[in-house]
Amino acid sequence: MSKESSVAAAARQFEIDGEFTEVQPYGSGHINDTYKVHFREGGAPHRYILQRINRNIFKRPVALMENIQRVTTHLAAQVANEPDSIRRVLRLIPARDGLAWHVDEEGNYWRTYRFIENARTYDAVESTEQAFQAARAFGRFQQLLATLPAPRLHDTIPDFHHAPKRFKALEDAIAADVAGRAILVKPEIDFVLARRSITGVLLEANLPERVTHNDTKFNNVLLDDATGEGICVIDLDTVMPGLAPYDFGDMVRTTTSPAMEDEQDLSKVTMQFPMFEALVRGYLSTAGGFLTKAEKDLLAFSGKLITFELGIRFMTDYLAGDTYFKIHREGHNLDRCRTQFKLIESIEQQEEKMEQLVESLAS
Ligand code: ADP
Ligand code: GN1
Ligand code: MG
Repeated sequence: MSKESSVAAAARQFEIDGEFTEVQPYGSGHINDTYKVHFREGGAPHRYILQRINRNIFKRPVALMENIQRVTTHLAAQVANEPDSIRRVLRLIPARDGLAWHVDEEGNYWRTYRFIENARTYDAVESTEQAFQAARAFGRFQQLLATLPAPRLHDTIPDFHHAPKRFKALEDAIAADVAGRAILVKPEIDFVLARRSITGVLLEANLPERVTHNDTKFNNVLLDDATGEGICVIDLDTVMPGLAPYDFGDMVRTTTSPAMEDEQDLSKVTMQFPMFEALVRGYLSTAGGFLTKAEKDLLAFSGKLITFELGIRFMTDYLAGDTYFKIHREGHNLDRCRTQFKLIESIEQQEEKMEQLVESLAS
């Protein structure tokens, strides 16, 4: 079956009324295959997001979907009385057999969400208001999930934010050098080795385990077109038990620099202090009430650590021959790695100020 028709065939397996009209690849995620699917019923068009889950990366798709069902059900109940509640949570469309996913003949797992209209994601931040709104939304997400009933969620990717293990995986990739690229990353290897000591800090801080999103990239929150509000947190594949600073750290990584994650002109990559301040204010406006002092104390540090972790992951994938993140050009993962390290240098220059700001706003 051609690629387009296998996508169309999958779309028809979900409880959607009307006639399928078209499908297009959508978004700029690095992991799943995402499509915007159009249907028409009685002349009225309606749209959905259809996704093929990346089986290389998500080894337990049923467990992953169970997590998403529990999380979206819990969130939906909590926002039910808010205006426009339907757009505030991802809404799964069940498959025709009643399950929340569909498995095709090749063993691919598919799922469908209602398309959230009149909102969009951004690959790079444009204003402090956007940063505030994103952080507010991710903080609220953690807040609403603090009351998720037992049992504990599944770990969809074990040790996802275990920085020391990520560091060890990089060392192994350097030693194996399967793609013969280690010689091309000598300065990056030195950069990483000089910062090894920071990898254990969050794990050693005895922070409480929470339900966290774990992939709070700026383009994983939909901002409302009319009001700019962070209306819906998306990309729930890695929602699982974690530490609160993981989420704040990835906001710093993806929402303080004006440059894209794969920018090749490194002079454009900088940690803009006003964006950081907007993130702290936005996050504390919703998460400030439940975070412990120890968690707040680590917010500024978390930006550096998660940026380091992603630099390590991009470099590991570059050395392994680009098997994890989708790439669109030669050296793409190395470019991504370099933006992370440039951002770390910028953070290091402002670290003291960042710590002081968090202290003054969190107390
Ligand atoms: P990935 O895991 O590959 O990053 P995402 O779940 O983040 O995939 O989806 C990719 C993009 O599709 C998002 O950045 C967003 O722009 C868009 N998107 C995802 N879900 C929806 C939705 N329910 N409504 C509207 N747009 C969506
Ligand atoms: C991936 O799916 P996406 O593009 O939002 C990755 C994240 C990384 C991010 C880097 C499951 O996220 O961990 O931070 O790329 N997701 C997974 O851009 O590995
Ligand atoms: Mg995404």
